[in-house]
Amino acid sequence: MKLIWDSLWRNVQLATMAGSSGYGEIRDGAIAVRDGKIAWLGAEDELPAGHDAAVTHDGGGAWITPGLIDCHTHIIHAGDRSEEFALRLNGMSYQDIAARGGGILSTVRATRAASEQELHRESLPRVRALLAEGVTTLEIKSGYGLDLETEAKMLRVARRIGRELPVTVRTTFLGAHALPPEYAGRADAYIAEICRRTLPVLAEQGLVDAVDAFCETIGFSPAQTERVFETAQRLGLPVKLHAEQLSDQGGAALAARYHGLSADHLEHLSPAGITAMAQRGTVAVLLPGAFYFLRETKLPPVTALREAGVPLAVATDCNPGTSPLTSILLAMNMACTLFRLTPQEALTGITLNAARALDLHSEIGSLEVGKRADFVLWEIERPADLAYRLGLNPCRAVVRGGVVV
Ligand code: DI6
Ligand code: FE
Repeated sequence: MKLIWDSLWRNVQLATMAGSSGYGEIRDGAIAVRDGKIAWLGAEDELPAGHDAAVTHDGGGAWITPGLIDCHTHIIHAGDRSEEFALRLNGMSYQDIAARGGGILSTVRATRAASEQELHRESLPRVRALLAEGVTTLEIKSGYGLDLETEAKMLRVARRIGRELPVTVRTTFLGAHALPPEYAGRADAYIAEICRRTLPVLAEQGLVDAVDAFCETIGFSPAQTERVFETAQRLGLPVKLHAEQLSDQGGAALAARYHGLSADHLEHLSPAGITAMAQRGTVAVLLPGAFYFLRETKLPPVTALREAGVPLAVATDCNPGTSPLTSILLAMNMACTLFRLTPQEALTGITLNAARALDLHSEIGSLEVGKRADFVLWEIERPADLAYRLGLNPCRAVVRGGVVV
């Protein structure tokens, strides 16, 4: 029988990330694509007799991993916060700056003032930086508009990026990110407005894939977060949460209770929170860029999460205030050096477990027959090299849906 493939990569090493542990390595391998999906993969000397492909590529011995997934970003925003960076280096805290109307609200002002075109133009170089490192799927949050018009503008720009660039974009509504100035002192009224109008309207426009909130002393309470989650549930949207970043609010357990896809940050996560996440399979998204940039000292409880069997993901948290990071490879390195993940855990964290955090693991995140042919060719000796070097980009080629980008 003749197998007709659209394309075949030979002479490659595969880190499939499939299976329960390790990189799922296949040495001297090959991978074939048909209709944008992986049609076959295995050792090259096991290629089926009589196989045939329209195009055959010689991978030159390169390593292939799944396309990388950045599952937590605030990459669409206007302006920057380098003055606040300087203030923090002079001793002011992130919370102090927020209390003085800076922080998230300063980016809200800039994002409201920017036209849709400007917002797109400012965000594009950041997205391109991630794509150059092999990112093929990107989560993008709103949350710098805090009014219907600007949240919609952010989410439309996110959708546009997904249409125009070779990347799959998943949008997350983060209206409960900070209290907008027009609602100062009226947080419950703001949450009521999100639940009554903003979220339903944006969902109706097809702009929302998931719903997030900032559950924190400087953000929203667990009770307010729960109201947002109830609305999401009613609209059939999955939830995730910025939880336990600066203090323990019981947010991770709340997210787990609502079958949250993920709880993110988690530096102050309690043992009860870990148990709740483990029970519901909620992914722990670790954000070492924010930990580093805020010069935090309290580490997320990685050992306990690992022992409880909570899936660990890693993301950039790309945002102008706490993690102006547009390198997924550096996030990987930081996850290892700062949080003591193994390089293999870090790679799983930006592939399979990141896919889980977006509920896309049946389609992407590992190299398996039937999954989308999103993969990256790397000029490295072994997969751990991706987490090892700082500032080198060994990405040689990116394939998305079977097409070389
Ligand atoms: N936690 C974060 O790390 C980002 N948002 C959040 O809730 C920071 C956003 C910012 O400071 O602009
Ligand atoms: Fe974040």
